Amino acid sequence: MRTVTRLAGFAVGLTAVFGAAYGVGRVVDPAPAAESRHDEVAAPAADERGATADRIPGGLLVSERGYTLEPVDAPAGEFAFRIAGPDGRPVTRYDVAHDKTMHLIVARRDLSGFRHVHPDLAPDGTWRVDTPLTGPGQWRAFADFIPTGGEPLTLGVDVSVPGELTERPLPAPATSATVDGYTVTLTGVPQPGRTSPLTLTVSRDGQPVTDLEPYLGAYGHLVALRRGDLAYLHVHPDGTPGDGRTRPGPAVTFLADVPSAGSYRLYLDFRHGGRVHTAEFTVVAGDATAGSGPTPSGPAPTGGADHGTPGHGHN
Ligand SMILES: [Cu+2]
Repeated sequence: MRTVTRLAGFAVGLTAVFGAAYGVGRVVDPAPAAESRHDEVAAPAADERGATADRIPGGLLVSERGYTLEPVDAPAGEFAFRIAGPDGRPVTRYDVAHDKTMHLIVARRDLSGFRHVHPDLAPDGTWRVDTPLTGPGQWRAFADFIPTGGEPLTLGVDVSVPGELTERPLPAPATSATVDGYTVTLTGVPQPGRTSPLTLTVSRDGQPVTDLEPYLGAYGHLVALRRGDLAYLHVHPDGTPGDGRTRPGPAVTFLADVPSAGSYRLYLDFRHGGRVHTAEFTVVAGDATAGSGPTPSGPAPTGGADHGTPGHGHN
């Protein structure tokens, strides 16, 4: 009896956390008017999120709310898929979100090889793109879209690319990354169960980059994938170009709500010099001691009395 009660309570707690994480992308989404579909769904107040907390993070399901992601045979060098709608037929009408009607994100199961591309839609509902699957391995492909008349959705499917695979260990947590000659630093540690600001600051040759170019309606695009199951979080920037307060660098702030503690890989897309660059970071959510972010509000560590004691854990 006691066990049953405790398990039930645990399940409810999980649901609430997942639900909050799911909702935050839209609650804090500063999408411009052109993305009105996004905004309409963005409305629920914080209080309502708990009440509607019946969803898990995006990208874990291949089929959800009647929509199914279906890979399609494609010529070598191409990746193709369809979204089957509730009536079983390919969806051909989509709303624009973040400047595009379809965002295709891929990563290997070991969290390497991230790509974020934008396929073209054929009249029959088939999406095609030069394949972003850049090498052998087990890949996860995420389709992030809004079917016209429906809600935002991210479906995920496993795709296998044959060949000799070398599993790569997840890089250690770090607050600095380099890509294409840029250095990007990360401030902030995501904390489960609440909205956490993450600020990414871009510099080049030691100089702050203050002329970031808008990309997908923002000065940066941040995707987070959870280690272990590749739960997908699309994290939105706090502010948009032209809103009168958001500057084109060097800092871009995002509001993240992660569904659990644990390791995540962050992928920041930003545009500068006419090209899109992707900086990657490993972060440990819920780790109050990592990074240089805001001090968590919980009690301070008590000095680790149970660590470093001679003989601890032995004898
Ligand atoms: Cu995209």
